[in-house]
Amino acid sequence: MRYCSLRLTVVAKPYTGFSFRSGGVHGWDYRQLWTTQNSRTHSTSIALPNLYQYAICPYCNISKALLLYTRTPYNAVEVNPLTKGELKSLPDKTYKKVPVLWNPSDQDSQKNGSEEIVQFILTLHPTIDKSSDSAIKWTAFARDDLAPLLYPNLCNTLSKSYDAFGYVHSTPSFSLTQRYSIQIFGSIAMHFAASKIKQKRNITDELAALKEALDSFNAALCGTSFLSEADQPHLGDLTIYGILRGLRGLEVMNVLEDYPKIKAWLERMQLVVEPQDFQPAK
Ligand SMILES: N[C@@H](CCC(=O)N[C@@H](CS)C(=O)NCC(=O)O)C(=O)O
Repeated sequence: MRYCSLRLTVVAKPYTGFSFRSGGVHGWDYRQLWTTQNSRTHSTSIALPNLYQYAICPYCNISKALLLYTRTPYNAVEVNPLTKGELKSLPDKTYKKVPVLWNPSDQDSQKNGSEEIVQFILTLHPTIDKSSDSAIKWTAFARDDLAPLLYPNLCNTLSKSYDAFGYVHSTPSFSLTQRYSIQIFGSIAMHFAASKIKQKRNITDELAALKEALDSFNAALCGTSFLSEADQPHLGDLTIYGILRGLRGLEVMNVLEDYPKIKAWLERMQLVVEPQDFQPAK
């Protein structure tokens, strides 16, 4: 493998492009519309949006990366993948996937799917580069090439799939019975779903396909802190980061041992997206 000899500049500058515009997007100006008056106590409370998610879902983690980077407070609502019971309280019940973003203080605020969620966040934060050639190229790479390789690599054996579903044990809202039933039945279902994804996408060797994708990403990380080549990540950086952040602690991440530039980029991204001092609501 060939490494670039250029020095990388570590930039951990927090995102500064906040735009609390008066009026804002309908239902979503955090200062004005997420602040609800409690008429009985006359106290003011912030109504946070709920992100309905699966912890390991790449599309949920893309949405989370954007929420975290823009310091948008939210509640993560872990959805039971067997029953999807949590989605039944949403105003629009026709959408059966995650992620969904919805602010309970506004019935009309439901955003279905990571694309709608990301578009919405970008509307509130227009300084994030989404339209340069590089941003477009790497956002497409993340969604079209990288994300579909996740489940085939995560759930290619039943035991790896079972480990991937271990996240349920850190979900306090699930009972012990729910945790084990999700881990057992969810991991079996995902193992078979992953084989279908492989068939559909003509993937014969999922690890080789992942390495091929990582090779092209690695080659682009040459001498700059981010793919954006600026001191702030662009949408492509954020989308790739979101996909990879959901894999923390899982065996599939061992593949990154061969990609020190990607590992260093992940560390820089973590510093700007979710530094220790910033805690989401949940
Ligand atoms: N295009 C959608 C794809 C979302 C998606 O496929 N979500 C999966 C989880 S990763 C899902 O909810 N599948 C349905 C299911 O679990 O039954 C997006 O970008 O949000």
